[in-house]
Amino acid sequence: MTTTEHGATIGLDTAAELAAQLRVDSVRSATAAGSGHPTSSMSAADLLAVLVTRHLRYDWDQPRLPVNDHLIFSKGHASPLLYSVFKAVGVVSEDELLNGYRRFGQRLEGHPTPILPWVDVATGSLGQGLPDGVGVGLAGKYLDRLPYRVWVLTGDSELAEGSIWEAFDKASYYRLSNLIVMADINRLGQRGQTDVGWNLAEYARRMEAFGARVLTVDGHDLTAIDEAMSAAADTSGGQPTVILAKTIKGKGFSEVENKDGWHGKPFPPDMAERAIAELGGVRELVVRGPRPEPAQPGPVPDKPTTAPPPPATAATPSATSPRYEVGAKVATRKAYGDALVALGARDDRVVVLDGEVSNSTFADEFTWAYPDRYFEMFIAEQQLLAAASGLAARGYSAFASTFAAFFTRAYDFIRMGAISGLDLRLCGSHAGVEIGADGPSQMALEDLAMMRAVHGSTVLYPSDGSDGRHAWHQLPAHHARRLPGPVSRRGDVPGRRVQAGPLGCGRPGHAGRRRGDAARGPAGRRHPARRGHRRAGHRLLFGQAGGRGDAGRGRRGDRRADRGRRRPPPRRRPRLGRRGRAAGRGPAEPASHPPRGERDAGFRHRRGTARLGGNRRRPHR
Ligand SMILES: Cc1ncc(C[n+]2csc(CCOP(=O)(O)OP(=O)(O)O)c2C)c(N)n1
Repeated sequence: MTTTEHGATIGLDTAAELAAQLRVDSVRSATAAGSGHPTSSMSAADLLAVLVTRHLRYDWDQPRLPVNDHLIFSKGHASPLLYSVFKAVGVVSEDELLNGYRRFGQRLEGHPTPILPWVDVATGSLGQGLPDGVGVGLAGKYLDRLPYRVWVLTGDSELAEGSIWEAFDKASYYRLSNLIVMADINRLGQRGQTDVGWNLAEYARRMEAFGARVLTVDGHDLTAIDEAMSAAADTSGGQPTVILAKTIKGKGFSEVENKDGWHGKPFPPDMAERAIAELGGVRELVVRGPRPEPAQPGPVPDKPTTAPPPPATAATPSATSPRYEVGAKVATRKAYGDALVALGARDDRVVVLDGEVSNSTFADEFTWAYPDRYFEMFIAEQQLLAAASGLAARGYSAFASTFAAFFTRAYDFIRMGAISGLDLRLCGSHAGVEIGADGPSQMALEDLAMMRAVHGSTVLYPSDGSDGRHAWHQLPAHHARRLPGPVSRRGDVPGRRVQAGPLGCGRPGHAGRRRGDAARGPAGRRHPARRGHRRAGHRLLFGQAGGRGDAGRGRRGDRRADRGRRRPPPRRRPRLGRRGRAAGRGPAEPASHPPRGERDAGFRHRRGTARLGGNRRRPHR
């Protein structure tokens, strides 16, 4: 075994050896598993070998180090390559690679998830890793303000996804020069040639039109790759960089190179043997590239904004949101805006994103109070979710809002957020069975089913401003358990219900949760139960509502303490009023056990809500 220690300058000859090893190990792991994507891994092996040996600044023993670079495989199906890299840097053993990959209950899944500490976000649904990387880049540039870079590997067929171009657009708008895309242009997709093939000039034209700096290279020329990666270190231009690499699918094994029909197929054992022989045999190289330098957060950079200036009436930020008078008609979305400001005052890791409707969702109140922590995502809902995911992966409490109807567009990102075990707070406005004159295109109906179907979600529908305020204000307790510093909850719970009429937003409340899901807590890094791992504590809050303080046990260490803790016995369903029963609405159970007075207040509140009937159930015409 050859071991090269951190810090030593590793030459391109070693990188070439590593590239061969990555190919060999990709072939071996996929053949051993009987499934996987060796040819997709082989095309990008040279890019990864140069990156890992000479450019990725990463302390493999401390994956949570804030100054580490980030490596995101947007082409998550190339997991044999990623896991071979993990083996090459010595964090995954040969035994695990060969006997754990794609095996039931093991962490080296077919597509990477953050159950692995070196993985930020789950990928595999193509077109998501790059937008997620934009979120991590936003965190790096504007919040962490640390010099780490975000390296994203994309395929070429994947570049047909609209979300990829939402990502380029926002990366350019926010001047994310810390984002470096390695585009593996191997001509082939799953079933044949891509729409653009090897027309690299066409890709370059499109990417440049979206504001990226493009460096076109032969993706198997290590010197050219190395030079491009060095050039990417120059961030003075304020643009994301693309290393546009012309590559060959299956590179290194002549029987499959650039051939149709080998996507997603492991080589049979005899073929694998020939491949390994052609690639020069099995190697046992352990190499670690540069470590990041220690760094302190830099100055707050100017952030692009097109936000109108705050109105003169904008309230001074306060850690307590206003109470609403009995009888006042306060929209649930107004309560959302008010609560955001209060939460932002209490916790500087609260960040807010919106899809160009912040003056409808009232997220603009947060913009006025904390412009540095607000990210406008414009009408790009996939990027909205992905940016929230990237920020959440960096430990921020991300709140994202748009009309509930438009979250449907980003559903796959919501789903993948749950697989990542990320803690997201989504607020959809204009939900209900009737929103009035705007008509059905603006109105969410499917949202409830959609959100409830996401593993680990908590869905809350407040009926009025006070209800919304109460719901959102469960969150400080959540933060109080996760974050240092005292947070008082006194005064958060409305003493009396506020009567509300139809507000055109929100609906009499369903505030349910699937028993057992939310109780697991926000994620930090959780993983669905399907393989025996703990469940994702994904938090999706919908209809201008807030999460119950259900599960502040999000940090890894805390979870350990939770082990063995018994689940409380199921509570009896209280009786609903006749109308509530008729509507088939279950009572809202708090997902946690806040102090009794508060819990009861919230509960009464929801029972009242169920009876309110302030929302007419007219069929849509
Ligand atoms: C959104 C989405 N659609 C389809 C797939 C199925 N799929 C997996 S890999 C693949 C082809 C990807 O080709 P490319 O991006 O060029 O990567 P390559 O394997 O060629 O390196 C497809 C269609 C997927 N995983 N995600």
